[in-house]
Amino acid sequence: MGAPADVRIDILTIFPAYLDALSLSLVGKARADGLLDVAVHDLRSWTQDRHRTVDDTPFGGGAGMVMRPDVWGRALDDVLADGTPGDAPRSAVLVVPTPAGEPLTQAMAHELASADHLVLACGRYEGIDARVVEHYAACPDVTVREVSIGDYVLNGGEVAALVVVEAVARLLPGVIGNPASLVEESHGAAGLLEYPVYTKPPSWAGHDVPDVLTSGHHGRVARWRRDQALRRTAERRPDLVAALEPASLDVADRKALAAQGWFVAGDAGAGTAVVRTTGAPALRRVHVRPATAADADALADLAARTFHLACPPTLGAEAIEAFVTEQLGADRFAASLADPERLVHVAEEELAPGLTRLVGYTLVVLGAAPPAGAPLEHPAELSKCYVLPEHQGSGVAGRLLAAATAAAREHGARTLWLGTNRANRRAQRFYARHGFVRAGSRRFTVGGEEQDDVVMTGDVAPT
Ligand code: 6GU
Repeated sequence: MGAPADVRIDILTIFPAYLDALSLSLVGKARADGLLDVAVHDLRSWTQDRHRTVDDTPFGGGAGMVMRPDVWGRALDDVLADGTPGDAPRSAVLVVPTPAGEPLTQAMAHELASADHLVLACGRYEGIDARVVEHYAACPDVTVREVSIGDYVLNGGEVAALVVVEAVARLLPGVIGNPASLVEESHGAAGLLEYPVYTKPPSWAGHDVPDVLTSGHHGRVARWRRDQALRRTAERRPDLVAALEPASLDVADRKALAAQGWFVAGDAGAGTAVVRTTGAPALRRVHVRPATAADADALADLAARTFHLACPPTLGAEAIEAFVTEQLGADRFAASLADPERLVHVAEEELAPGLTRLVGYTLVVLGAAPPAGAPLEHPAELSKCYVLPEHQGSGVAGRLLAAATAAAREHGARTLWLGTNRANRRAQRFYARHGFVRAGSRRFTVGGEEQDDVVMTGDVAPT
């Protein structure tokens, strides 16, 4: 006999054969290697009647049968005591698989793997009399965890027990030959699903391995894998994306997430000094779409909250207010939305399932000629492009601009032009980044005050 195993697992069930699988594969090897001591017990050994009864009808009525607390109590008392040989009583975790439990996660698997005695109580029928959990939860040396392995119903806890043991055993020191394989996997510390993996042959059934993986560029391989992990996670597990820590996302990560409609709001992107407006930065899901008549009121509200962002500090508040009232009311937006020559797009943020708000908009006026310089062929004016302060630098404005440009192109426009206040360097940098060049200037009146605007033009390049 070698030294006692690091971890002892006792499983109680009325179907011990269900757990035969625990002598196979990694778990079986860990047991053979003495890293793990697993014992499976037949609950019926603790019955005291001729029929070896473990269940009875539910008090209060209803379908099905309930497992008796007295049988479970005798079994658990024995098994909990037996798992703590020697003088120092080891603290045990009693795991009760139930669809009504807390969801099993990788974090919980790590917690369970740090215990030295796990007892799994597999219920059948409608479950175990509730006093069993109540009783052991009150014992000082026992921690009770009611655990679910997913939102579906199984016939009993045995399959869930297999799942728990496998998830825990592979985390024990020495069980997995190459501990590095624990680092990159799905539900690891990065909070992302794993990237897709490939092996030989390089071409199979008409499907080729992505070129980047055979390129030998380690940096590009790493970037590609991270992009794939981000894309997969965004597609399949939006809940995991919402939980990501923005500080852990670099510029390339943010670009990959933006392509899936996720933006870091509340800061202006890595390395830009801005005043934060609303709490900590967070990942938000934003959908860009053409506006509809139903958006008129929300657009007016958004316009009133964003127009001043483009104005210089020298412009008076009254002039701004007058402009907003005269030019940016719900009636004006309703008219634009009804006008086929005016294309309005909105960026809609999902605050919670079914709860959204507008965080940005664009307005393109088809056919509008620029104020100065050589006349443009098939011009359209980008009359408005605004986002809430917390979305400045998030990438949402770029998304809106791309949607507005694509729509202008579809409507036959070849050149977009715009005027933006000379003092608004931020906007000029933004448009320059998106391919616009300075083409002249114009005067623009805001609430009776004359302003100097820079005029910029950009091609509506076909894709
Ligand atoms: Cl742990 N038990 C049963 N019976 N059904 C389940 C489950 C557990 N987890 C999900 N469904």
